[in-house]
Amino acid sequence: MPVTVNAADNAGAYVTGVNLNKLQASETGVLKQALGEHGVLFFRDQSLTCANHIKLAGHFGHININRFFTPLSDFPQIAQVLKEPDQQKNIGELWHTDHSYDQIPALGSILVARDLPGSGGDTLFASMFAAYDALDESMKKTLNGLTATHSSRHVFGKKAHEGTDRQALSARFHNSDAATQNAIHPVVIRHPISSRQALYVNPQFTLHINELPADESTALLELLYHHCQAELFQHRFNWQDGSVAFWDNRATWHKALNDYPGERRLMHRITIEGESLSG
Ligand SMILES: O=C(O)CCC(=O)C(=O)O
Ligand SMILES: [Fe+2]
Repeated sequence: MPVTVNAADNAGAYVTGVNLNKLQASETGVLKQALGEHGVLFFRDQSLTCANHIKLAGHFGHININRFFTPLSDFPQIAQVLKEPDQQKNIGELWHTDHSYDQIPALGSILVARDLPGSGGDTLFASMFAAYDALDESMKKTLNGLTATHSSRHVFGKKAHEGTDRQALSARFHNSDAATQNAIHPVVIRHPISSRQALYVNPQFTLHINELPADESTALLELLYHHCQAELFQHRFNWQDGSVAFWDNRATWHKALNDYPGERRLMHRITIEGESLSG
């Protein structure tokens, strides 16, 4: 059966005709192109083993072992994205792009559903290609040439875990000492695979736009965040047993909905190294 890629509503694409347990070399190229074009790929009915999850990721680049997420003991390449029934907070509830705090941000992640709540726990994805394309020409002109500073300190650093739910969060995140560096990237990047332009600032990790005074930077970022959160650019992915999502951080934002109180949700995530970004 040939690989078929069908654009999803507003962001991403659904891929059929592929068994992720044994990806063929020719299929890797198709998926890579599709990722560069659509930003996130959705798969159904895969019984992906942990060993094959690692193998699959390896087709797209080196595996990045996330320094903040707790890994599986048998497979250190796999991070657990977990919310236990007695925990209040989930991981990734605020709109964000993973790893924008790195100088060389990760390409993206392959997330596999392992234990799902009875209902809820969908993930929203937003296309930063579409969000950029929809800006008017004068705004595009203003943004091209600007750079922004991103950081992990306020999210994964020591101070971030103080106060509420600290114990619950520190069981799921570790290595807060490593959350020390900032990274600078263009506000509008050219996607490394497709060369399409995409907005590359996000509410979770972007601190400020470097070329503007603080108040103007805050105002511009707020305006952009408001724009990017329009439903017009979003796809809501409903996880089922066997679902897999492969997103590209350079083309999308995502947001994990926290609407399943008292239930457990466990996902396995592998992150793939990327390359430095340019405008
Ligand atoms: O649990 C999810 O749906 C996504 C969580 C998240 O933000 C991530 O794994 O990067
Ligand atoms: Fe995330």
